[in-house]
Amino acid sequence: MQLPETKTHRVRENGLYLDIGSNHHDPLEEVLDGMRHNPRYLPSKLFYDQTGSALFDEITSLDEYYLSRAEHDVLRDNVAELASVLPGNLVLIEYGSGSSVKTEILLKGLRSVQTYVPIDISREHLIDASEEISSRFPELIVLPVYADYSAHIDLGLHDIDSNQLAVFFPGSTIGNFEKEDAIRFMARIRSMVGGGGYLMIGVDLKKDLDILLPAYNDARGVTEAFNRNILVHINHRFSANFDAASFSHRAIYDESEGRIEMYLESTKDQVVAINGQSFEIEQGERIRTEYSHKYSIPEFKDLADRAGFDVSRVWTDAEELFSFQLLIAR
Ligand code: AVI
Repeated sequence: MQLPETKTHRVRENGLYLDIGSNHHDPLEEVLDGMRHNPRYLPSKLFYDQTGSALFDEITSLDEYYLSRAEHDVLRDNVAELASVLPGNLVLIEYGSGSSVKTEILLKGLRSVQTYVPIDISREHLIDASEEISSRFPELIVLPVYADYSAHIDLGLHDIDSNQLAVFFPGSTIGNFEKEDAIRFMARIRSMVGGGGYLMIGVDLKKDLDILLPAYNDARGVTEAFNRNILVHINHRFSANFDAASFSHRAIYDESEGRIEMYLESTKDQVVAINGQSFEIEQGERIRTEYSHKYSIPEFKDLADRAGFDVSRVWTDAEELFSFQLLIAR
């Protein structure tokens, strides 16, 4: 990929986005693998159809869901210091394009960003978000990439100095990876940016269960609806017949693993068909839909180290609920 000389104001009309959407795994196979596995699981990325993305947006403004508020505050309060340690002419690569408020704080605060490269597996969302950013920052080169960032991506950035490349991965989405996968994922980022490149990452911290559990068991049941919607999405997309109403939302904290685990628990014995294959599910059986790991600052330093990154700065909110970290590739 060559970074374009021109601005991409009208992303949709101009068709100026890089399409490497074929790099993703076959989602039907992932669903079937998860349903054959003992214990069963479903891939968390299937939460995010249109309804699921809208429900997730709703979650981020819930009183109980401290993560988004805390990360927003940390970014707002520390972006000036972040700007003072980063070089000029940055290429900012955002993994996911769902966080335009945070992206805007960053783009406003880091005047050094010359090119913005959002990567997302939802084409519509990618284009809408890119157009929005492009109209707010008319001087910025916006180069959207349609791809699954959890798989290997070659952006062909070899001609750019490593210390001008910065990946932005907010929201503590890193917590949704299993630990070894998180290391592999960050190691791929490390090899993409090269030694001296940056990773700016949001990491949710360990904390009291009085704060943590309500964030995943909110009083209005938005997280419950978000969890169940994965079944509705799978029904539409893969000719399945899950009865979403016969599954209860469960979100528990596993102390030894340091993670929230979300499940859908069957309230009856039932048989579910997915793309012509049947699965017998017993009453009380749980299908895991998500892990959300919480790290202490030393634990995350160890993870980053194993992926080839040094932790340069860690900022937290006043209550130390959430951290935003600047990592530098070795
Ligand atoms: C996207 N991710 C960081 C969220 C989390 O908190 O793990 C997804 C989520 N699941 C339930 N509520 C929010």
